[in-house]
Amino acid sequence: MAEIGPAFATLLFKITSSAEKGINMPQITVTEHLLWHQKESPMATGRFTRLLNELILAAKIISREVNKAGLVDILGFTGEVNVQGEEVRRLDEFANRVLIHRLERAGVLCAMASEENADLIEIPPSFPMGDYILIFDPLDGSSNIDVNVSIGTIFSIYRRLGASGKRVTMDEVLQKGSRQVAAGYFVYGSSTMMVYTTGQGVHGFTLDPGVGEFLLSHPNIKIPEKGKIYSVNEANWSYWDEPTRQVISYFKSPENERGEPYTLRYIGSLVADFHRNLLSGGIFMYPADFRNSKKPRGKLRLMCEANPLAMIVQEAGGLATDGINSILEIEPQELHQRVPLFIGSKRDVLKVAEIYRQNLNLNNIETRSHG
Ligand code: AHM
Ligand code: MG
Repeated sequence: MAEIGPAFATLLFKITSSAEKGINMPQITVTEHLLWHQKESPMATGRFTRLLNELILAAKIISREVNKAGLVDILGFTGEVNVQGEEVRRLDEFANRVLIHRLERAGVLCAMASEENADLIEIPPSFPMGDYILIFDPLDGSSNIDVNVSIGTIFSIYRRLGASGKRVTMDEVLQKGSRQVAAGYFVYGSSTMMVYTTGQGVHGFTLDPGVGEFLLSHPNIKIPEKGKIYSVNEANWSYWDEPTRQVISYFKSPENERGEPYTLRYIGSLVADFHRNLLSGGIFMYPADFRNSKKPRGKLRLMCEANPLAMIVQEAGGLATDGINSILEIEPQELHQRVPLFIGSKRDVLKVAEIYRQNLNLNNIETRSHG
């Protein structure tokens, strides 16, 4: 569990004792939280805090637009398709533009990558360059926008590997998830929340629209070691292989280790499904499917979806795997690489890995005995 440093503990104490004396003090804001953590890190230069502050501002702007999406003429398709061949909705495009606009000017990044852009987003020469790389999904779960279901922004931050000031190469960006220096998400739901980690615990903040600040509401989040919920799009059953069906059957079976079936909860909005399971315990799964029988593949993207959530879940005591490998140890081959994803409570994810491993061993035995 991450330690709360002495300076931050003092701040917490002051705020708590003022509240006890009946003074209506606000809670700790995300900016205070960042500043206090920064003070406690000898490496801190303030640049990282600047980067997170820009992300927070962008998210507040996106949140405002998401909240009025039903009122203004912003809904519907733009008619364009993104690099993955999917239709782009206007709010996705808006969120993407806001993030790029704010972050390219911040002087802290050397490159960005977005789910919506095929290539790297370079920092224009007119703006100062920094050493961080930001990868994001500007508005995940966008098919849910016009039905008022939670959606989110996911982000992942790396430090560049090459020398400062030079043009960034793709190799510098394609780093495995374990090299992330921070990761987080914003969920635009019944309230807007930010959850992030820099490797010092996972912390959640809720946006108070009255004061326009994210306030610390969930310090040091820990995911229950074992959950009661499984989240998967079971309509893909016909496209799954036998081991994957065994995995899903395990969670439905009254004869599993829990002794009763898990509860199925699936929103179809990754951030919202993940967020619920992070707080309540459970497992989210998007396995590889054989829709294209020659090319099985997962749907979710390694760099902008799986890696950041994997860093968060592991920091909270959970796990993330593609069935065989830890998500954070996968060496990315391309920016928009997709990956099967099993993420959530430790014991549930370990169970998935065990089922895949048993099948793999069985296959190996069969291959050996036939070979
Ligand atoms: P998106 O990035 O295009 O919004 O797609 C990702 C979303 C995730 O939020 C969600 O977990 C998944 O797609 C749902 O997919 P499906 O509709 O196949 O169940
Ligand atoms: Mg997405």
